[in-house]
Amino acid sequence: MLIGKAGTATTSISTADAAGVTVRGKDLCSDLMGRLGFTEYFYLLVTGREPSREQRFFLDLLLVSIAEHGLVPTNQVARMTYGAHHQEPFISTNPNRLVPVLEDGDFQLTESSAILKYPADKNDMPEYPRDLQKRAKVNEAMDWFNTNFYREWGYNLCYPQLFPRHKRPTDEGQKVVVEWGLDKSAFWLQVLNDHWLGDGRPYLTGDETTIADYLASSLVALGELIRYDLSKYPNVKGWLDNVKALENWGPVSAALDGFAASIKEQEFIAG
Ligand SMILES: N[C@@H](CCC(=O)N[C@@H](CS)C(=O)NCC(=O)O)C(=O)O
Repeated sequence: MLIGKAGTATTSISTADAAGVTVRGKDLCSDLMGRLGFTEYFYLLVTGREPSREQRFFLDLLLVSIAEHGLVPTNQVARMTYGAHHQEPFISTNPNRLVPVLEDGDFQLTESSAILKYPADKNDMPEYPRDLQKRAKVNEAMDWFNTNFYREWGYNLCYPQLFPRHKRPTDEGQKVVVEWGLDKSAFWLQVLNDHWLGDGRPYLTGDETTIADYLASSLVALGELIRYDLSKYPNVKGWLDNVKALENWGPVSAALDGFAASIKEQEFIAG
């Protein structure tokens, strides 16, 4: 049985002839080999462009975290679904039995908010501004998402429907939790829409992207897994679209996309 399109297989990623191999328009032997590291080469293959220093750094972080969970994003999701983060060797790394965990040499760090701040500080990135008050607003947004929004959206609405480990033991228990999550999430989404993003700003704390956008977008995008309709919250939808238009959204959200594809037949309770 033929799998894929009929006819001769072609790709615009690379070509070869008797004289050489060209990858994304660059000569493999005389240019790429020895000059690019594997992560940079991977980025070039996927996007057609060479990464900036920051892009390579974050792709490395992503790949290391994915490797920790089983090499490809879908394995990461499958391992979480089946509870590998509740077993050794992971629980010695993070006794909280949660992802993410950052490792920088021997240094280990848990908590997504702290994890985003560490490389931003280490590399003096503009996404975590040095200015006292600008930085305080970024911290405020990150805390708001992690403690208010995520509690209801993640742990009461999305996770009980997505992960068997979070499903409540009785149908009634499950119904109460999910309906609670739905109701409270609507409240927090309205606050996000009217208060945080009410003045039409493109990003959470103003005109520039910050690590608060990185944290928050990955949380809000969880709703796509349960097919939550954000159209009642146009500012939230517009902001999420802005973040998704950023260059690195594709590779960063690959795990979520793979997970969404694997549950596309499943039915969910969502707003
Ligand atoms: N406070 C933690 C929460 C992390 C968290 O909730 N991680 C979720 C996935 S994003 C998880 O590992 N869930 C697995 C589980 O609950 O079994 C942080 O911000 O890093």
